[in-house]
Amino acid sequence: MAPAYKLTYFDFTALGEPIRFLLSYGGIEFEDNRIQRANWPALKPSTPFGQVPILEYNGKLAYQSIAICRYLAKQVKLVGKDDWEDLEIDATVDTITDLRLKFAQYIFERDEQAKKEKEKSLFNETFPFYLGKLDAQAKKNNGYLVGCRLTWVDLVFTAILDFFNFMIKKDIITNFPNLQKVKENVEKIPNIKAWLEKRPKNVSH
Ligand SMILES: N[C@@H](CCC(=O)N[C@@H](CS)C(=O)NCC(=O)O)C(=O)O
Repeated sequence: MAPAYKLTYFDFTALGEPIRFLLSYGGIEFEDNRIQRANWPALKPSTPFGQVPILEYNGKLAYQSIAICRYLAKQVKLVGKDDWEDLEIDATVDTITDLRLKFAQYIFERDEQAKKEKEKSLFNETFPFYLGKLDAQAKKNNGYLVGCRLTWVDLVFTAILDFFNFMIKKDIITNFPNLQKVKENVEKIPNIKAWLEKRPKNVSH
């Protein structure tokens, strides 16, 4: 029988990977439907807002990667212990999104001069500012981002980190030991380890 969940995304990590991490963490079988760029124009109009990832389940369709992650976190019990902790998790996930969007502005900048300027501010200001604060948060929480224990924001952070590092061919957390600890804590989970070994290689962007 086909798995109940079907994730449709491009053949790279980015916004699909936190969803793949959460499904894998929970031992939930899923169809990892990776579409090729050439097939995207034909598929786009059939998606709710012309974008992926989308997740199908029992004839229903979900979109927006963070909303999907939040739903899966409930399914696999990786949410906060109370509403306040959920708020802290959501705020941290949103902060990671803020950083990702600033990063994307640099990555997708086509003008050479503007790109140089964006690179300077990304490496001298944006990364130190965001990663420094997130590292302090991970220090306070003993190698996790919220609540001193594993929650879905740790999976989101670790999964999206691949996209950052692949795109700039550098490890952006080299100088942030507590964020390294977050990544280690996630990657040592047996189901995540198994996913990392099993997932398609050479498509990390
Ligand atoms: N806020 C949305 C953003 C989705 C998004 O930007 N998807 C991109 C791929 S990463 C996409 O579908 N691009 C193709 C297009 O817009 O035509 C989410 O988190 O799911």
